[in-house]
Amino acid sequence: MRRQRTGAAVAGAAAIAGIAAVALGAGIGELGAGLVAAQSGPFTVIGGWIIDLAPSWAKDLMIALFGTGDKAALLGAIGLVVALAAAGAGVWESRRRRAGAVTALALGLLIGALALTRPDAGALAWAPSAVAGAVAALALGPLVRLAVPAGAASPTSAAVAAGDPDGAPGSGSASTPSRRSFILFAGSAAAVGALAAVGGTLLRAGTAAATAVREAIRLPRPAVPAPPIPAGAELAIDGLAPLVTPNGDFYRIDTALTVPDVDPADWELRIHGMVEQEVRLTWDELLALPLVESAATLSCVSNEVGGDLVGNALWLGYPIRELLARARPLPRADMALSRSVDGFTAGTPLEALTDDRGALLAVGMNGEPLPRQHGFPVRMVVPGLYGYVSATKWVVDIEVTRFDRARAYWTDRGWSARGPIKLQSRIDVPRAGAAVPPGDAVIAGVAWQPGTGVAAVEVRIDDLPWQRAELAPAISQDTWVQWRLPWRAAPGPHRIACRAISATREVQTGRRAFPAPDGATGWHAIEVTVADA
Ligand SMILES: Nc1nc2c(c(=O)[nH]1)N[C@H]1C(S)=C(S)[C@@H](COP(=O)(O)O)O[C@H]1N2
Ligand SMILES: [Mo]
Repeated sequence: MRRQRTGAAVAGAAAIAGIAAVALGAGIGELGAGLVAAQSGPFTVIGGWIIDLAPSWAKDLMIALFGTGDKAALLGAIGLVVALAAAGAGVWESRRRRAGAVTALALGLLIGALALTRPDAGALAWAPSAVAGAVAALALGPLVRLAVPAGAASPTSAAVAAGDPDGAPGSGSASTPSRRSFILFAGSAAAVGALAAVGGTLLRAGTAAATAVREAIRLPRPAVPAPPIPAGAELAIDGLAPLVTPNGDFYRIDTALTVPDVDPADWELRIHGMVEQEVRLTWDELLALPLVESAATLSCVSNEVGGDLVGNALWLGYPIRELLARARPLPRADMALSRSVDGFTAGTPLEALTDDRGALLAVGMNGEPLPRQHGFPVRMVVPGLYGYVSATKWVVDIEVTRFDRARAYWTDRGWSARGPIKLQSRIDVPRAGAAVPPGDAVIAGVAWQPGTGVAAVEVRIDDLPWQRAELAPAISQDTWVQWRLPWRAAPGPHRIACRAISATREVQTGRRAFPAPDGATGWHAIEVTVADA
């Protein structure tokens, strides 16, 4: 006796067919992107478009929830939506022959068109998504008809379309040959798609011209080396953020779902706008200039109190001030709008680039060429300003303009136009929630206000008065400092808070503020439990 397939089972099988077909198409699309148009994989295009459309609270939420894993989370969410749409296309195809396939093709072409509007689109940007749509469309029909053999669905559907005269129901029990071949074909389609996507991702990293070029680069020695790190500046306490953040641990925040691939040989910076003299600079010209090495702490405006979107590195670069001196900004100009090759922009107060704080057009980070994720080959680093108004990675253009004439990527989305880094401090040791053995312990952390410097850090344990922590020497006023306070840990729960006092005697405010629109404030406080003796 044959088992009758319910409508739901039929729809379920058609949905799975849809997902398998779209997985195959999308995977091939990503593989194609790896081969011909790295920035234009269908997922990268959709993700980039969403990132640019998303309101700033959404970005804030993503970073708050996922930190630097925000990109993976976004791609996961897109994957889910695409899978749902694919399931829908499968079901539709099972009810109206070609309807799902035509939809898949149309969506692929639409995403391909969207790809062409991305700031870093190449001539072939449309191709990966179009191919993805075409492959999905071609695979969808056969897979759906394997999933839902003629007659298995409702009378208006495949049976009629396929011209099956008796519309014999129920060829779908688990053991029938068509059922088994459906599982085989759908599974293979999905597996091939997944493999192709992985292949595409690997290819993209491997074939990026910048990857090989970067490895071969030997940066020149700085004409002005950084002064040696003062003795005792590194407290070397387990769990305390190191004074200089290794490149691999440096936080990464940007809107780029795939890292822009910039070959230094093609790199050129143009300084123009409200200037007397337009300036152009190639990579070779930049490296031939006397480079300066200096340490600076960079923070993201989205960094929460106690957060880790902050790091300190030794940057090698050429003072932007010198380049602007060549360009001679007009007196009425007050902003420099820097632009990345992928379209991101930052609006920096002109004075922060012309005063003596040492804003750099940086090529090196901790003794290496900039890592690709951190802006290879050239980025800006401006001590004292949050990254979103100053630290443009993959920078190719600086337009001298005015704040009342131009807005930048994040200021367009509600973040404040000027972004000085706020005075902050963080407890790294002990970790929040840690179980601390009783007796001699140490509380330690970092504090920063680049551009100003930190003069003192105070710690409050439970309801005791604030105590001065021991402050290690700073590399400079532009870098964070480490601090420590010995602590006789008595059994029981404890609450520990810290606050910094700046070199200009500002006391870090305890008033809690969200990161938006100009940076979080408040004291970092942790709770720990000291075990019984
Ligand atoms: N091209 C580009 N540059 C960018 C961004 C970006 O999205 N695109 N983000 C900025 C922000 S918000 C920050 S906090 C810093 C982070 O630099 P990092 O990733 O090297 O730590 O880069 C800045 N430069
Ligand atoms: Mo940021």
